[in-house]
Amino acid sequence: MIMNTTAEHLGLDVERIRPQFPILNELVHGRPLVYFDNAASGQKPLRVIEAVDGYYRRINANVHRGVHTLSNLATEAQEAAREAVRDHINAKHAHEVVFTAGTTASLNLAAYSLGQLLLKPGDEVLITGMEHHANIVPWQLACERHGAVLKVVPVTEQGELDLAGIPGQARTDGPFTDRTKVLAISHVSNTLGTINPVKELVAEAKRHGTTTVVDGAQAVPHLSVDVQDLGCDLYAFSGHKMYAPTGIGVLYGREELLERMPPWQSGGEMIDRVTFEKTTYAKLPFKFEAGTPHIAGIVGLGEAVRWMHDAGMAAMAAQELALLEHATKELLQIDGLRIIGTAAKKVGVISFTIEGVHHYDLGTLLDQQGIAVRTGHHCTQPLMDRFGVNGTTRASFAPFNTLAEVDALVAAARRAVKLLR
Ligand code: C6P
Repeated sequence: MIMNTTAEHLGLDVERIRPQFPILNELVHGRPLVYFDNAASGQKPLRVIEAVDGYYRRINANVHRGVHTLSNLATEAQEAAREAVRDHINAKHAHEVVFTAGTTASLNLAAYSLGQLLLKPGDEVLITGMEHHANIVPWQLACERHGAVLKVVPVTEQGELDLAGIPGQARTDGPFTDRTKVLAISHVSNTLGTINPVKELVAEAKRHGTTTVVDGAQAVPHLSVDVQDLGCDLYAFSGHKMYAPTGIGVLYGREELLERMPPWQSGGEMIDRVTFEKTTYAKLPFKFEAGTPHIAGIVGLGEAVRWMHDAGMAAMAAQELALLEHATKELLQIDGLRIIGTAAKKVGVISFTIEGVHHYDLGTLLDQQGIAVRTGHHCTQPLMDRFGVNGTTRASFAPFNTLAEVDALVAAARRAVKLLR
């Protein structure tokens, strides 16, 4: 096997990490599973699976409601997970960590609530051409509701932001105007793998009095995210892309902004006092957590961030970069292969097309050889339009992947191309 020298140097022993993911023992069409669809949903280490299992076996009860022992234990487990997440993203306070159903829910909360708080007719919301639909549609709806205008930062041929290229604006002016009320931007593109210069953009947004929302769905699995260092107002992410269960996510918000934002969903648990005349709301974070939360998911998320800490973020990132470099070099040897997204700063995500081969057919043939990739538009249709393609094949890496698995992908893709052309 080819050595993973960089990651080994940083202390990541891939052969020790792999057995922690039971699903990697599965056979797909009689072949060992090669899982390269980590950007769609990540696999779960045993520690997370056991934490969820243990929660249901020993603790399960509703939180913040009962006086009984199990309810208190469940509440403690939930709030310990909140503290673990706070620590992981370096938020100032645990009550700045709002649990949601995932990135989509977090961004809908942000767009609805900030729309109510900030947007007036003629105001602008600035997004980018590489956003996931979850960071486009909620802002379109907010703009429609409040008569605001959606502006889009274009994407270069390399898959980077063209910050001076907003249609109708002088190139010297940059992307902000005095009407830009919200900047909503992905930290990392799910389709291109591009790492955007979020810290710099947030600093510029602040100079224009613009509130900043970051879609961190594809950043949190790979980068050490420090929300105070980024300086953003809101930061959204999903548990299931970072070793935690599905159905749980986070909206981090700066305390002072969350205090001013109106609630999104309403009902039980988010209230302070209800009368038929008027309702007052609970303190943070509960004002934004209506109904019974996904407690088992929260417990799993807490364990996932502890696991990431123990595995070592830098070592995992180094492994993913080694995989990206190797895959880029080897895939480009295939005749007619085009990589969509060649930014200078990328995470381990590689999207490509192959001349004369439909991505769906390629994905199907790869699956028959045990290799899981995602094909299609990746919920970024405007980005597909930008690159003039109707879809790509996307391989997205995790630290348990090996260079030998990348070689298997390249060999399988070559076999598929022979059959399909
Ligand atoms: N991207 C992908 O295959 P949810 O589904 O709510 O957990 O996450 C939505 C989302 C938002 N922003 C970005 C940048 C994302 O990548 C995703 C999810 C998956 O790329 C599924 S479409």
